[in-house]
Amino acid sequence: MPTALITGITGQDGSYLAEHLLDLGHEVVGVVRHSSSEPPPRIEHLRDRIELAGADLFDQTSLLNVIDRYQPDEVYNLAAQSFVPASWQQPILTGEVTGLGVTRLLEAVRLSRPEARVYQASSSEMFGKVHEVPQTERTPFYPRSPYGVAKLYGHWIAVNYRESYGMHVCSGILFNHESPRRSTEFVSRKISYRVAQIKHGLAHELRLGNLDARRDWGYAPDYVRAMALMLQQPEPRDYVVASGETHAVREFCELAFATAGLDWTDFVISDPALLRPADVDLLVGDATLARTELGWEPTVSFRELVRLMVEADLALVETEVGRGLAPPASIPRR
Ligand code: NAP
Ligand code: G4F
Repeated sequence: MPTALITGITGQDGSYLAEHLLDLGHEVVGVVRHSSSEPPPRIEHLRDRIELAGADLFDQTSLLNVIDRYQPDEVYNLAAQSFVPASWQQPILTGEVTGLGVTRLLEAVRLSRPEARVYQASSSEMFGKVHEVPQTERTPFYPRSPYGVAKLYGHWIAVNYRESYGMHVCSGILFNHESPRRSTEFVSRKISYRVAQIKHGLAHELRLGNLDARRDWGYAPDYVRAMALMLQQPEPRDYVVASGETHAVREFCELAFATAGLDWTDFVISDPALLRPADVDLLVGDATLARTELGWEPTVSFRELVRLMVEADLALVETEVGRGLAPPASIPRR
């Protein structure tokens, strides 16, 4: 049974990846940073099937200790400060965790378990102000946020450890992927959760920033399958993972409100305070390499994704209302 170590296991992707690797017969060790709050909800259902180890991407010794102790066959580095707007508020923290944290983890692997296969969670944000459409593994990068810049550092240091030390390191350049487990600060879930609140009479408006931004949105469980497939290849390399379709934020709104029988124009307000200092206007990926070499295919279309997210939030808010837990309309204004 191979042992897989996942940083960021408490996040959206980490929880789905842990489920997928357990299904494949892996032992799963999740890296969690110290917290004074309750156990992380996204992995509560997996607690008796996985091991958790304390470490932080800020802290070299803690990473070295977990690699030393578990001697993983596969390491998935999903941990990051991953919210783009927060990267302008905390550019140094973002650089430390999302960028330099990759080097700390790679160093720990190099020193203690150099034969382990490593997956680095790179991002389509690295394409930023895009140089070509669609974007492939060969498209030049032009990041537009401190987050994008930090991810680009992480990407190149991953490539560098592969080339310098012959380590089996893959970088997955993943386009946006969403699910009912997405945090409500990201636009997809901010919309689907607010639609459900509005439907239940708990809110009356949705304030958004750039409605014209276009993203290539997919379904997170499909995308974690691609991560695992990358580490099964005989030779390490980088892959774009994307649906190949692009849609504007306003289309997401239109479909999401329609799913609940509502007209989005009655509720959505475009708020200049939510615009970013610099945005990424258009992302659309070409995942031909992942499809041909990995045999990867997405199973959920954009339309299905929006519907499943709204239906999940309608059910969630209904349960919250039933238990008297319905929170005030308090989606973060960012
Ligand atoms: P997410 O939900 O924001 O999860 C981030 C994870 O990183 C959480 O488990 C978080 O732990 C952990 N983390 C943050 N700072 C840490 C630190 N200093 N040390 C250790 N762990 C730390 O992100 P996601 O959507 O699952 O994305 C997974 C990865 O893929 C991220 O690297 C993201 O940048 C990248 N990515 C995501 C997408 C996407 O569309 N989702 C696309 C491309 C790339 P806590 O629970 O303790 O906060
Ligand atoms: O959902 P978002 O915050 O995701 P973003 O910035 O594309 O980043 C996500 O995908 C990246 C992959 O490309 C990941 F690397 C990253 O970690 C993260 O998972 O915003 C999507 C678009 C943006 O153009 C933003 O300006 O939606 C626009 N938007 C419009 N109104 C909004 C809002 N975004 C948010 N979060 N909140 C709004 O009110």
